[in-house]
Amino acid sequence: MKYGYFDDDKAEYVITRPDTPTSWSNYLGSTVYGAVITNNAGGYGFYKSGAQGRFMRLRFNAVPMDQPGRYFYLRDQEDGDFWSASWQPVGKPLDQYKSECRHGTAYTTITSEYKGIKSETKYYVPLGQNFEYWRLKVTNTSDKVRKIRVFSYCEFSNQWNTTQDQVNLQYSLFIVKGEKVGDNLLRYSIQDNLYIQHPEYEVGGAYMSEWVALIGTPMTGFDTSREAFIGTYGSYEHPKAVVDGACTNSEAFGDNSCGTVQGDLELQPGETKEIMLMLGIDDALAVGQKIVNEFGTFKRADEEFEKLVNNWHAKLGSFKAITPDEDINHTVNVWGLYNCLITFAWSRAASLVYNGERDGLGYRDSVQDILGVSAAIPEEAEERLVRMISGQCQNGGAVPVISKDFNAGHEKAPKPEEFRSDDCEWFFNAVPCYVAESGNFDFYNKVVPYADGGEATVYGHLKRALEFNLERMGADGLPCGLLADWNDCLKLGYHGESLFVAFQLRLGLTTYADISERLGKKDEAAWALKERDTLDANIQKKCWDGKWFIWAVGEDGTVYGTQTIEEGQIYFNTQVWAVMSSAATAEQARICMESVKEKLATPYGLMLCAPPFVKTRSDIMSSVVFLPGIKENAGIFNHTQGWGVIAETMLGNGDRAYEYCKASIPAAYNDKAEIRQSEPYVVGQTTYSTFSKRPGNTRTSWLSGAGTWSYYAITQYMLGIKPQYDGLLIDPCIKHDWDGFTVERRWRKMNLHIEVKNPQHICKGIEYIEVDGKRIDAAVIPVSELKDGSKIVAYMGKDAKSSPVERV
Ligand code: IFM
Repeated sequence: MKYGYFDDDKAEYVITRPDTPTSWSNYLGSTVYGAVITNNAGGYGFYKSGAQGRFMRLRFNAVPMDQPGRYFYLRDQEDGDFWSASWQPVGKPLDQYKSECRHGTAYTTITSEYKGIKSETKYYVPLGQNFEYWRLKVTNTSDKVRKIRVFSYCEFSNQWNTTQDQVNLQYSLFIVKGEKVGDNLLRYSIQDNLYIQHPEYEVGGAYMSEWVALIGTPMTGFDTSREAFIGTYGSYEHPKAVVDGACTNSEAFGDNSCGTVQGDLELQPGETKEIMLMLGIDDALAVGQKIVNEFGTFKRADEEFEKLVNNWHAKLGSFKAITPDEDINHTVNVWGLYNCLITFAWSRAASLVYNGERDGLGYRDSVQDILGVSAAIPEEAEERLVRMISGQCQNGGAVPVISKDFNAGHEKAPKPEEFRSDDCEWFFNAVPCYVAESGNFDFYNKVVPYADGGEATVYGHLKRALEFNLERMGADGLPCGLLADWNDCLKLGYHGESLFVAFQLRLGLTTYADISERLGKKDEAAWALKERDTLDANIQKKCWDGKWFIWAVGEDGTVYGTQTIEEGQIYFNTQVWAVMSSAATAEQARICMESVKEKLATPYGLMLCAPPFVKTRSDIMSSVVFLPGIKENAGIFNHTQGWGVIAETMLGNGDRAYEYCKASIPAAYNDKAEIRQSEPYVVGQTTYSTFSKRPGNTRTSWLSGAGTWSYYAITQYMLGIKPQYDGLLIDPCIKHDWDGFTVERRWRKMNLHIEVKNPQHICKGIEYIEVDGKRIDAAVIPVSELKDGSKIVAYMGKDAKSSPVERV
């Protein structure tokens, strides 16, 4: 079933049916003033933190899942009929009510048509501002004069700390005030007396405050008390004031507040009128009024919209592809990257599922997030990378979360048993990716503090990351799994060994050796390669099970992930990382990836393991708490799907890489959206596998490493445009029947036009490349050969030289 379509020219996804299987959401604003909004205008707003700064309320996991939100109610004053400018919350019958939602880059537009009245509402937050616009255009498409009364609605939190707001009601119901303070301005305050005593207080601390202004029509009424507007026995569907036909001009004094202004529009046949609501944080009189004075015209609002769109579209311009596959085009050109950028911004802290209780930057995920955004926002990627590196402790492990008030150099290191084994190994993916993207090789010499004191160059931090694991090896010479490796559910015991981390470490040692060579540190390179040899020998001695690599070794010596074990016989990550780290021999790589295909591939993606855990003790594998076929218990964990694609491209299997890619990218489900249920334009953390009763259903939209790795896998491995330190590698691995594809790539401030031709219909292999007409017999174009506007034509062919060493 289809609920919408991609409009890539506008970088929008257009939802043509509002009754989507789940609420399909989008993000507005920035990491300072952020918002979630759904196709039915549900959602919430937050200042700096989804959990600590939640000024606009959402009831998580309610029915529907996205209420309340940012609503306009429209009421026909002749007959009293009313509806909402988004299908919900009033929910008129869909044979009478038409609606379209366009989710764009940090804005959402919802149109409706009901009984001869059309409306269009556009929501956005201007760049760098702490307020939002809700712009409403109402058109009379009937042949008689219409009198339409408009009411806005949002629900402010009683306390911006979401737990206080939702749970500590004996306190939070008694601190809210709402009042009209100007002809068109409403003021909301929480703990107002503190502000009266201390007007210097910054908003978001002890004093929390919002304001609402109506522009373009007189405010003919208002309600700041939720109880007055909705009524004790009313609902969002039938708010008492709308049913009755008028606001009560209530001034909230305790209980709950709401953002309701009332305006009256008289429309001639064919006439359109526009009004807008402005809503922001901070004091209405000290701040809000000034913002209204400056930004409160339609002209200014138009200019702000244009700036916003240009800003986002410029980021999306870092990589544009035209391939024979539309789903891949939608993913690469708009939604894959937008998903990465939003995830980079919000980590795992604000969505319809993440309510922000895990605030801050989760260590391993945030390091990986850098891979997806380095091309689009290299400066921000660098800044984040430095912050993440400064989360490494002197012993080489990392703090689990970089919180908002993280103070590098002054943090307490976690207790020994609290370290994860994988955290800093992700540097070996993220740092070279950023350096190759930016060309800033000197980054390796940059001095960055350790979380718990002391400092080192980035290069020094990399060494400590390796040493952390080398100093914590188990009985078989493999890295200890510690509290967890990438898999949070793996409980091996402190001294149990993680093969996944062994592969990460191998990749890290290889990468470190390469960097050392380039820095002229030959001894360091030799050290790393010697350690790698030892590790390789240990891996080969213990970890090959004939058809695949084992999963891990428990503290008591139990080997997990073998053909003879009943549950969790085969584990996806150790197969793909055996290939990605080049630890597998060619034969092992071929065999283990065949096993992946046979045992783990489903039409909806690759399962994390199989069969699921049912009897395994939870102190060994805590994913047994999840139902079989979901999340880490043999579900399709979408974070890992890109790894399947990368591994197959590294082996030259373009057809299979394509198959895995298509099974997992959301866009491929657009015409059968009922399978995933969630948004066909963004990833979800997990998909129910064929071991479950609901194969294909996908959950926990938006904020997931799935976005990063799938975008990275498609752009840098499948399409194969991969920055190197001193050149640009063009080494695609595609479906054999593609004739080729084109890419516009921004790299080191140059705009490059790349065309790949595949006349012999092979999957992989570049014979030669022409750069502005000059032939280069290699797959890497030296940076000196490139200039802004360079035209590159890469020819694939059976006589290709072997591909250069891959760097993941
Ligand atoms: O790798 C983790 C991630 O850090 C948090 N979500 C679950 C993943 C797999 O366990």
